[in-house]
Amino acid sequence: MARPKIALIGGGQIGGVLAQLCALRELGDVVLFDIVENMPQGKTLDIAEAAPVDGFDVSVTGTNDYKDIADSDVVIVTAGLPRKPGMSRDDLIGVNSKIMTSVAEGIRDNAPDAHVIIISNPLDAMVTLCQKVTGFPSNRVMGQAGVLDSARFQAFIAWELGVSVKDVNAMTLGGHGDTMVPLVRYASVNGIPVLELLEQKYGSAEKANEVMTAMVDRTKAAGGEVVKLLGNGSAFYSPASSAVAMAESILKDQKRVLPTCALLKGEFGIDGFYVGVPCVLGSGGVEKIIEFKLDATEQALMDNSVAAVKELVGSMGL
Ligand code: TXD
Repeated sequence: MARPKIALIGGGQIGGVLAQLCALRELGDVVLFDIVENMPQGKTLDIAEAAPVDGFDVSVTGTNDYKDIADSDVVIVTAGLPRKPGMSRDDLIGVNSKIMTSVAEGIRDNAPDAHVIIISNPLDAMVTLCQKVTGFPSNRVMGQAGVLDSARFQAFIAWELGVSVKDVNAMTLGGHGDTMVPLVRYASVNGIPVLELLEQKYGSAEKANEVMTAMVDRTKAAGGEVVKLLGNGSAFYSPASSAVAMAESILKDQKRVLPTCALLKGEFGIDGFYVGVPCVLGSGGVEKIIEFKLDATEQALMDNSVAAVKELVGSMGL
């Protein structure tokens, strides 16, 4: 039986970590594409030469030719510029939409049966553009943002409460921008509400809410926090890990419920827009969007986030 094949479009910071993670987990053979000559070949040669040490039996190769992504099962796209300090994700739309158009054409013409996971920013707009250009069914074109935004929220909760990250459950919805919606009411430690645990720790509901609000605000600004510290470029380890979790769920038909940027068709009262929501990811890609009741405050935050996505997508003339 042939091994699965994973194509990575963009061989920069995230692309390199993606290639290494896919290899270490033996998810399939990896092809790393970039327009820069020799760079993807060099990066993948470096990773492949670690195989005897790490013991992975998959091939990892680099290319500048879209033909080499033929027959890919999953394509992960990071092509595009990252933010510089002081920039918002939305500032990248002009340059990255040109890049995304050419990337989507390359995928459409060379890997027409692939599942596509977009990472490039501004995320919600880039996923929308990729789906339009490829014409792929929406279950096969999705974006990674929510797994990372949720992971950041989970990490802050775990650090605050002094418990293992493994036991924290928390999720963000909405667009991948300043308007994202970390869900406070559903945040739990093995089902025990985080707000209750904070109240135990601090002795008052007021202080618990204050601490929670600070974690929500830090989650929303977490990408910028890393950008500022790095001084050059944006987060790359955690975005790569997050996309690999999505790819793995698809390739192994795990049916994990992961917050995914997916095309909504009436769910949560939203029609025709890509937004972050919990989805079942399996061999059919986005197999199901899981809808659940939001309270009035959550719905208002979600609507606000969707309005920002609509404005951005509208600015591309889509
Ligand atoms: O969670 C998320 N979705 C994100 C998204 C979290 C962090 C960063 N996120 C975004 O991912 C970021 O704002 C960027 O738009 C992308 C890629 O970030 P990365 O840090 O990997 O950027 P690099 O290192 O600049 O790499 C981009 C590569 C680089 O090697 C270019 O040569 C290549 O993209 N590139 C192209 N590849 C293929 N085709 C074209 N046209 C092209 N143009 C540039």
